[in-house]
Amino acid sequence: MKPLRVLTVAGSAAGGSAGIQADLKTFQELGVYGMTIVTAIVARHPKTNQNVHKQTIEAIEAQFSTAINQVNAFDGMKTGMLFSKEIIEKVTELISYYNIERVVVDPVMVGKHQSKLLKDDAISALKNKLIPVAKMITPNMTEASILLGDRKLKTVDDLKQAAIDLHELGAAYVLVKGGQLEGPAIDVLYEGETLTTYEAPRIKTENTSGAGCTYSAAIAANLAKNMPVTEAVYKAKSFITTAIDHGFSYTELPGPTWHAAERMFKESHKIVMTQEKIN
Ligand code: PXL
Repeated sequence: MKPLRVLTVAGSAAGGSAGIQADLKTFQELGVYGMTIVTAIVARHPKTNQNVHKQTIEAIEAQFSTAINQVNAFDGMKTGMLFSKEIIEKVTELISYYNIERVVVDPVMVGKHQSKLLKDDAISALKNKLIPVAKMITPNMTEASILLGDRKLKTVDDLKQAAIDLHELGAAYVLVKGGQLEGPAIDVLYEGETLTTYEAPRIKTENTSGAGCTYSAAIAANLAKNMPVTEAVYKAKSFITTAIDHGFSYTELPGPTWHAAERMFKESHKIVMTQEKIN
């Protein structure tokens, strides 16, 4: 038996909680073979916005061809931090060149402490080029708001409307994540007909660094396995909820989620899933 091959195109997060590092750990936990295209090396101290080392377009192309030469084709892919318009355009071109399906786009824009992970002029390339070729986009409330021209999002109903409106951008599925809501952690999935709502208990913790990366990596791994999309999100949400539950910190700063928690503690969180047909 050979494993499914999943590619992540993202930034390197030296601390190990987010970016490429979170993605690879998650892929390994979920039994798929991970490969990486590093778009930038992020080595900033949380108190500064310095030390984002962007990679050249040449380096990005070379990594793609190295990865494809190793495994022949990709069964799935996710994108995380892409940083610039040029990188977004190149990655979009390579997705079509290598015929990659099942692409999850996590529209990473700002990290913790408001550090910028995407340049302002890159938003339109994201909206007009990359998102239309995605199987799923996974914005959090901040990202959804920016993609909708700074619309205020406060309630679950706002999330539902955001998912419906963001679907117009052309991704097959939109998952708007309500991590910043008050109360339970509710995410909303939409594909043009049905709104699917996923509810997990709110875990009281600061240690959620890289949670978005980990969640979208888990979705990408599950989609590569050809799981039905609603189940892929359900299992990924359970995986990230357990990882957050076992998040940790060795300092006064917010720490990582524990990518290995589901396996190590043999736990999986029950997620309440409800559906309403709207079209
Ligand atoms: O969590 C967002 C994120 C994504 N990618 C990289 C990061 C971060 C947050 O710091 O460093 C590379």
